[in-house]
Amino acid sequence: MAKASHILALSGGVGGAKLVQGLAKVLACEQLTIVANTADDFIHLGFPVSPDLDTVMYTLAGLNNQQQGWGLENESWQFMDALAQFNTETWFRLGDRDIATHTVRRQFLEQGNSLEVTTQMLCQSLGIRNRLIPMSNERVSTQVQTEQGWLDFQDYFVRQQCEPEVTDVRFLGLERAQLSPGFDELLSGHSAVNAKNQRLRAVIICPSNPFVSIDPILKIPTVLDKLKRSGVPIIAVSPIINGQAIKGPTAKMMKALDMPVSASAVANYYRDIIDGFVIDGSDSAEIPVIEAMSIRVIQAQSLMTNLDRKIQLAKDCLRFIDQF
Ligand code: FO1
Repeated sequence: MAKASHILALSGGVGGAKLVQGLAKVLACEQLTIVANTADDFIHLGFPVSPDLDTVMYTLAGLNNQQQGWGLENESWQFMDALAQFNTETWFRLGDRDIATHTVRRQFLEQGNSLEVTTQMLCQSLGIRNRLIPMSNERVSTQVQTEQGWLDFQDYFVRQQCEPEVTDVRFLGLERAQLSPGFDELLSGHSAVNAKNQRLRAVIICPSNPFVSIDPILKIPTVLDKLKRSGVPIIAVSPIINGQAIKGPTAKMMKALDMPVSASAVANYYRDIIDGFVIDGSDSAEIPVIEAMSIRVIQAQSLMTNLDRKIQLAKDCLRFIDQF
C-alpha cells in the first residue's frame, strides 16, 4: 500500500510562496507538490506572464527578489527604460532577466506544450526538483468589480495599486476550465501520486488572498468535490494576523465585502472546506470562535519575516497535520 506522505500546497501571491519555501526546505522534494493560481496571468506586451507560478518558481530556485516579493533579484531594467521612449505602457515592470522566462514560456506554449508541461520545463532548467503545477491549463482571468466597473486583475493590483474598492470578484473562463492533469491526478488518484509510491497525505491552503489567489483554484469545476472525496485533512494558514493582512489587498477586500478583518472571518470563509486552521499567536481570542465551527486550530508564529520562520511555520503545519 502506498504511504500517505505527499503534501499538496495551494498557493498564490507572495504570502503563499513564503510558506512554500518553508515546506520545500522541510520536506523531501518528492513529498511536495505546489498548485499555483493562474487567474492573475495575462498577456502583456506579447509576453505570457504567470505571476503566481513565477513567484513560486523563482522562490524555489532561490532567485526571487525577497524585498519586492515578485520578480528576480539582481534584475536590470534596460528593456523598460528603452520602452519608456515609446508611448507604450510601462506600469507593469518586466525586468530583463524576467523577460527571458516569459520568452521561453511563450516559445514552449507556441510549440503546443501545455502550461503544466511548460512550467515543468522551466523548473527543470532552474534546477527545481519540487513539482510546481498550474491550477489549470486553460485561461482563467480574475476581474474585480469597482466603481470604475470590472477591472482586469493586474490593472487593479499593479496599475491602480489596489486603490479602487472591490465589491465583487469574477473569474472569466472558470466554468470551462479543467484541473491541470497533475492537479487532477493528485486529487483523484487514491493510488500512488508519484513514482516514489506516495499517496496524498494532506492539503495545505497557503496564507494567500482567499478571494483572488485561492478561490480561483477552489472554484474550478469538480475541485471542491474532489478535495472532499480525497478524504485527506485540509488545513489553511490564516493570511490575516492580528486584524492585518501582511501584504496585498486581503484586508481591504474583506472590509469591502463586509467581512470583519479577522482570522476567524477567514476560517468562516473556508469553513466548508477546511478541517484545521493555523492562526498567529496574537489571535488567541479567535480560537473559541473557530473551534465553534468544528475547525481545529493551532497557533503558530505566522509572520514569516525570515527563512527560519518560514521553516518553523512549515514544521508547525506538518505537525498539525499529524493530529488528523
Ligand atoms: N507587481 C507590482 O506591484 N508591480 C509590477 O510592476 C509587477 C510586475 C510583475 C512582473 C512579473 C510578475 O511575475 C509579477 C509582477 N508583479 C508586479 C507582481 C504581480 O502583480 C503579483 O505577484 C500577482 O499578480 C499577485 O499575487
